[in-house]
Amino acid sequence: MKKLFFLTLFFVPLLLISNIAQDIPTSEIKLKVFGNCDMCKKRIEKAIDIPEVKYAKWDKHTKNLKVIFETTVSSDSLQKRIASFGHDTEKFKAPDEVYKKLPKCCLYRDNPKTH
Ligand SMILES: [Cu+2]
Repeated sequence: MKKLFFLTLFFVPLLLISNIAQDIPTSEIKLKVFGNCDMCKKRIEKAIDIPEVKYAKWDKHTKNLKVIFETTVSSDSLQKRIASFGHDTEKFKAPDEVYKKLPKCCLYRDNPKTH
């Protein structure tokens, strides 16, 4: 009986915490992110691989990025992250020095190819 009591003591707060986590409202957006290839796709999706982002898929043909994220972060802050990894978004331009360091096939400004 004592064991059960301690188990409850341990698991109830855990359940409460996970419930709170699920209550954060999410937002779904689609935005343009510039890039060329599958390497770009990995880089873009990795740039916003943070706990607040629940879903991220970029399409190299349409350049559309679909994101589902908790509203504790904003679309702007996500776009800034992506830009800081070298990819221009609708609203933010990647710094030139980061862009220049991308692999050749990823240089979407000079050589927009999808392969
Ligand atoms: Cu690429």
